[in-house]
Amino acid sequence: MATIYVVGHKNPDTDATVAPIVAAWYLGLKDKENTYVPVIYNQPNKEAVFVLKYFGFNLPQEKQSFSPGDKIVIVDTTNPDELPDLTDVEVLAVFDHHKLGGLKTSKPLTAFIFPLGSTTAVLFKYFKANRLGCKNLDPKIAGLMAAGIISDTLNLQSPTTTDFDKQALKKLVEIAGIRDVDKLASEMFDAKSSLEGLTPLDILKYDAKEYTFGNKKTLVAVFETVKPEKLFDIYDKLQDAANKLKTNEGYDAVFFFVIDILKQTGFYMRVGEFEDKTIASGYNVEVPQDAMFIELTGVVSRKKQIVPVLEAYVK
Ligand SMILES: [Mn+2]
Repeated sequence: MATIYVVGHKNPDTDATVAPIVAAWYLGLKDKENTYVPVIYNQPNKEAVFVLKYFGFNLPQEKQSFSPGDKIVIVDTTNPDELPDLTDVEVLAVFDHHKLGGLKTSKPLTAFIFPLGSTTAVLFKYFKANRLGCKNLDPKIAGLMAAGIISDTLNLQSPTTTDFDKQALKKLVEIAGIRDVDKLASEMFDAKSSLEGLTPLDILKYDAKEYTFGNKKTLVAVFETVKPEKLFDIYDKLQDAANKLKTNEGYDAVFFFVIDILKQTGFYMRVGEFEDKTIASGYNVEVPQDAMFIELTGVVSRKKQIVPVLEAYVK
């Protein structure tokens, strides 16, 4: 009997918080010999906390390091920079919907990766491939899966949304007995938009991912909200925090985008000259010196509309 940890990425959003629970539930069902324990890297965002409470789950335990010989399953990333140190850890499986992120393993593994809207949609596909009938899907687990899709696809509005996500969400909502999915989505987005108790630095780090573009250590932070004006109002504090973050943590560039969930558009926050130039050429927009935020029309997805541009233009 071994303990197998199921872990998602750092700064967990809803998908990275619920996918470990969903995967651990199913893997435990299939493999009675071992115990699957969902864990999170650090504190999840407010939307994820809301979702867990809504469907009656406890917060998974936090785990920032593994011991040599530990066996793990990774969900919602394959980027080692977003995970605890994996030296001497055995990765048994990966379930994800991102581009490959550089993970190396010492042994063969199960890798189930599809370009779908969320990891919970990938897991739904995996369940179907393994012939888990919908009637055997626990309704509360189905609820978490629905929430993962709603969150990552901004309720099926993001350009990352596929037909499979739409069908999966419909089915999962039915199994979970969710009466009004749009109401749930709006409650989730309200939870996500709350700035209560967050410092400007917390806001920048809330949904931030680190990349190396060329040789530049780059932070790409987004904040999805239904109240973008709350962030516009504190531009000076956010810009100051972003510049301090660059100095204190050695970033060559910090990009911060406010994503307006309702209007389905994005705003780049001016941090410094280097970021400005990159955005101006990458998105072919004017970046006036007196502006604070620049709208990038229709840009809502870091995965599909931000990272590929920055990857090409951060030099
Ligand atoms: Mn995800």
